[in-house]
Amino acid sequence: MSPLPTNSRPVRIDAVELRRVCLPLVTPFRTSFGTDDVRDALLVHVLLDDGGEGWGECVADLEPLYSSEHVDGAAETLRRFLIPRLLAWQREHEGTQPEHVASALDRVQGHPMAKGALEMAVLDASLRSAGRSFGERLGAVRARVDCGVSVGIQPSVVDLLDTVAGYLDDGYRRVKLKIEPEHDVEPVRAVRARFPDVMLQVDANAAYSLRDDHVAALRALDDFDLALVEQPLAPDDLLGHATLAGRVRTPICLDESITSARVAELAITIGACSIVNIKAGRVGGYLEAVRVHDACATLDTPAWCGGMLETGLGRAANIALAALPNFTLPGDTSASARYFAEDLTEPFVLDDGRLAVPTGPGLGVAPRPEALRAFTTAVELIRDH
Ligand code: OSB
Ligand code: MG
Repeated sequence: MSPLPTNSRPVRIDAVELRRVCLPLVTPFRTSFGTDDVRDALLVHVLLDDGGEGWGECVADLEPLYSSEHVDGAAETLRRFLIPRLLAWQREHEGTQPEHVASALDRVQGHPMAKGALEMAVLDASLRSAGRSFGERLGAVRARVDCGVSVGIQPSVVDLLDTVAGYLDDGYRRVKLKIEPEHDVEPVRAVRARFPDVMLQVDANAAYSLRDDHVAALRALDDFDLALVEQPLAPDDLLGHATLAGRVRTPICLDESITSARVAELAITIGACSIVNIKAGRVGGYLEAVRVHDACATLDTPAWCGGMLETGLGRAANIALAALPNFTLPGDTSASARYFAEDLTEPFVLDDGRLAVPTGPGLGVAPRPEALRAFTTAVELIRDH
């Protein structure tokens, strides 16, 4: 499997900047747990002794609905617990290697998105100073990745068909529809009828249970040749997903449930899922995401790269991750224009339904100074002293 070299260049962190940015979304994004009009994100910017730098993006949302993390909580966890621990760890060692960040933080329970953002910033700083790319470090084997698009719940079926038609015109290679009870069979039937050949899948964001009417709706989706149904049941209900897998033909994919490589192995082994959505923030960072990828590969289980409406920074890292060999299905790695009129970085532009894996040092992209100024809503600096 993808070797994880442990010889990454150590860096010496002088300070960590926490920066809140707020980017308007081009279209509101509605899921079974709410509607987002903006991406209000937390960036972690590490500043090195030697003048180097690195960027991380925390994928926590404003409200703790997808998971228990939220962006103000992530900022508090970083400033009070994670950054001080990493700086203390650094004082006792010859600098900080990205491979050591997770263990420096592992006595703090939970908060994978906050931890993952800090590790991402250290990875970027270390790789930039070594002149190596994220893709190279993570084990990318492709120069371009196939892209899908995640379509929020729409006000009407007519709106949904127009939206999907627009994305297919853009070239997306797979369409994912958000569903919830009462907004499932009818919209899926309509999209399948209009686009008989499109690779189609659905994401329930844990909105269903094993109640008879819920199972009946999920079984009805068997008629539409879906590639998968993502996270129908509660995040901690692995056994429920295994039961459901015996009652529906559509393959079950887990998102929220998969919090580590160990949980991925458990879920696959007990038959709770046959496909895995991998998101670095949900599992505590890109290095654990590679381990989830490797576990899936070992268990012959296809994986794909999820998304959390990232800015160009998180997008760059996701595309590098999606270039690993066992990411065999198109990811939620859409172009910048799917989310933002203006991205923080140079925009990621779709070419024949694919995005190119950045090849420059580190993430291969950086915030454009004027965009960073325009979108920043708060900044604080945490120093090592
Ligand atoms: O469940 O995959 C999800 C966005 C935010 C939170 C959870 C999810 C999503 C998406 C969008 O589906 C994926 C993307 O385009 O970034
Ligand atoms: Mg999902």
